Amino acid sequence: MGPSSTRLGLATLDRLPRSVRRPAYDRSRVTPGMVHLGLGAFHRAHQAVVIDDCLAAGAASWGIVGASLRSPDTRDALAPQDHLYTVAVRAAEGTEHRVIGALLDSVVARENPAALVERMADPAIRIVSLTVTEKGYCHTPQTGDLDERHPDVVHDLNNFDAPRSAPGFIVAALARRRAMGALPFTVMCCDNLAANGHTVQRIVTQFAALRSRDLGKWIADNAAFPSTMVDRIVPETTDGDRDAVANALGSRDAWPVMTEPFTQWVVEDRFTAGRPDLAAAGVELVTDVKPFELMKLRLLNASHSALAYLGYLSGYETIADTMRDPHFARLAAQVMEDAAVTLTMPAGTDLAAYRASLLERFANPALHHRTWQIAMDGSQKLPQRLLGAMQDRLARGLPIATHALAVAGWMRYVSGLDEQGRAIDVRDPLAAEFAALAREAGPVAERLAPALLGVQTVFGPLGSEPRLREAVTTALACLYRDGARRAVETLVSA
Ligand code: CS2
Repeated sequence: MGPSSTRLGLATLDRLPRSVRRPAYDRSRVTPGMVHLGLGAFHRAHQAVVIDDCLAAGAASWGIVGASLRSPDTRDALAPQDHLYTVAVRAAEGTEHRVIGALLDSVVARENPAALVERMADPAIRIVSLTVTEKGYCHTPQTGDLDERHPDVVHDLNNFDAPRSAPGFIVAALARRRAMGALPFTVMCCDNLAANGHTVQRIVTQFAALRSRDLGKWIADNAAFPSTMVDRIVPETTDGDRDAVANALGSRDAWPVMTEPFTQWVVEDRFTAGRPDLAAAGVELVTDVKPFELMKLRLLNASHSALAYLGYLSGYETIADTMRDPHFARLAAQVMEDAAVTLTMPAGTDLAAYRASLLERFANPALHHRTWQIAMDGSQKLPQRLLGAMQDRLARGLPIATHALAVAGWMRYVSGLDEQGRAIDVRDPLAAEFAALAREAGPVAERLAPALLGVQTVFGPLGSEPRLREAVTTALACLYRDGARRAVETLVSA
């Protein structure tokens, strides 16, 4: 029998090598206090690690019940191992392994939606947190309003007690709590949306009001939706990662998560029904998250997307590969520099140090973060990452060539053909619409750029701004003429 023929679980915890950190509390005494919607790798490498620290500090009533909205994969992987899993923290110097015990149970919403509503309605649950990705909110990215025609919203309004969407679950569970005379839970969004708490509050109250005006008002008056800034780079786990973790543990973990040493969580301190002592676990509690959120979206996520589209087109598989090309490292720095002037930070924030740390994090050679993974769902990401900063720069009469090249990179990417004429596997809720526009326009910047800029849900009125149209069209023409590597080189050498 090989070392990895045993499975990670409560029964094997004691047998793990001493180098592997494990839950420092009596897990049998932990009870659920949070439901988390969107049980992906990011949640497990970020919020769940903080909660694990809270549990170690004695907050035994704050365990997590995780819900996957659709896929049973995470539950199927974790249930046989008592929901224990490994976080592998990777740096150039080596990897540290930690087994997390904060996740107590998991459910698959699609299999039994009513059961999830029931769990969320339980007054012991005081926080419902979310990482359902940008597209999981069924909203229009440009405006931040609920998309009332979204098929999941239409479905949920007709099947109120058996919803499909994240807003649908929240509204159904809050309605149940209101009927029981219980306090609402706090809704804590941990996705990269602009003003994420406020945006989710608007989406949820709009949804609730479609159901009943009183319910909408009760939620608006009573539920808290703190905004948060969450940050940790968490690439998708590969089979190679699973093997590496099995070797380190001496037992098999069906779904470990890979991440970097850095982690940050800034949260607005507004909770209706209590919260664990997050500050003691390293969370920054503030009254206004907005500046931190914008800083992260416009510096980290914007340069990430620029590297992803232009790096992918240049044939780079990972962000670290892309960063090894000095022109791309300068591109990332330039996106950040151009965005930084649009930010107003609280006194004491060291933006220069923050930017330098981002460049280092992107270059981490031990993380295999695929450009393709970050390129996903651009229609949901562009507004808060790139377009807001472009709008602010235009308002000040500043040039936007760097951001325009990133947007042009996205355009060429979603056209579906790479520089060698091979198909790109474009994943985006609007992929079909983009492909149709690209087919009609052909690989001609003067036609493709205006066609895509006309997609209202992404660009809104900004798409018809003459300076923006010109900058993006010029950048796209340069991409078609010279290719992404040369275009980046020309930009950063100017
Ligand atoms: C990335 C983010 O996939 C993406 O779009 O930009 O997931 C990024 O890694 C995280 O926001 C880092 O905190």
